[in-house]
Amino acid sequence: MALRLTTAGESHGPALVAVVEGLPAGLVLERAAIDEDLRRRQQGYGRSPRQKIETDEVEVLAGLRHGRTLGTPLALVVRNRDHENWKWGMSPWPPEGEPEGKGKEPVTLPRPGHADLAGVMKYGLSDARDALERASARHTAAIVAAGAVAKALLREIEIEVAGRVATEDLERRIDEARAERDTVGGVVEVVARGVPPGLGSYATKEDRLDARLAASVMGTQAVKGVEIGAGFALAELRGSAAHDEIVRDDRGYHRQTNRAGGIEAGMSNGEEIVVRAAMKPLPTLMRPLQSADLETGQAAQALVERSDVAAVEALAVVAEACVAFELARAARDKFGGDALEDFVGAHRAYLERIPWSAR
Ligand code: EPS
Repeated sequence: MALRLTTAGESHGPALVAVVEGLPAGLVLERAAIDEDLRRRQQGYGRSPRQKIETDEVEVLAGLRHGRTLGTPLALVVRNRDHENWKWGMSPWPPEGEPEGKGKEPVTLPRPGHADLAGVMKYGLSDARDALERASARHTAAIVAAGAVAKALLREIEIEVAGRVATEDLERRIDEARAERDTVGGVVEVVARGVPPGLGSYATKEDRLDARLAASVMGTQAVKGVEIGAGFALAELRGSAAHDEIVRDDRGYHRQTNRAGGIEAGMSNGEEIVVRAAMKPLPTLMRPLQSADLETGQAAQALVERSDVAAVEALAVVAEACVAFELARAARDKFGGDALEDFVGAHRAYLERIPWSAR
């Protein structure tokens, strides 16, 4: 069965939800490992005071018994502790009593770079909060919870995925931006090790592993660019300098370089998979840009509200989760299996058949 992820949840609503379908039965999940990834996502220099309110923890509502997957949809929940301050403003049902707490006033000053303006037009809204709540990067907590599950599955076939910040001097840039009441972006890099050749396929665009990885990472809030391996720099090289020569040794077929970032023709080629993502500076500015009031049409400054100066370190964890989920999906497509041992057994049989072993 195909691995699928569905999420729901608003930033200041009651909770974020992730439903993962297509896991094999018998996979052991550790709550501490999922919570550790949730904690990693919340760390990082330049985050908003919101992170002092939230201490993200996973709850499991379905699909797990005594720590083992049942092969049924796995339902994960991460509560928004800040909802306590938005009970009236973000009540799922018509709120009772006098307006109180946050979110009482409609948002009518759209921020350049956020979902506010196009969201209001697209969905016919009068309060941009109805758009920005779901568009918020708070959503990435659900992605990270699902990514932690994907990493547990990948570990069973000896694949490890790790994200890190690739921008230098990030703390200094954040300090400078904060002093000037501005925001910054940055670049993150995710590396996957132990991926055998042949995940993904050239058969259709939708099956291409690079397309899936790029779509998932690009689908993360504030990401404006994704590259695999040397990516854009390859456009400047001659073919003779761009491609990774093939060698055959006692470990089977390998490459001496990895400019392709571990993917050729939409398939993993056995080298490390390397994905980089560029994050734009966050759009909620303490010194706002010009905008226009949605009620009056008059020129006005954009909404100012609590936000991060940067979330690049968080993106490293989120992009890691995206890559892990897509690799797990491609591995499920290739190795199948209702029981975990079927999945692991198919992987083992495949490695016995092909002349390749991990470094
Ligand atoms: C976000 C705005 C801020 C961030 C939020 C993403 O939220 P708030 O307005 O509540 O301070 O903190 O990120 C998170 C809450 C999180 O957990 O990552 C936005 O507009 O995208």
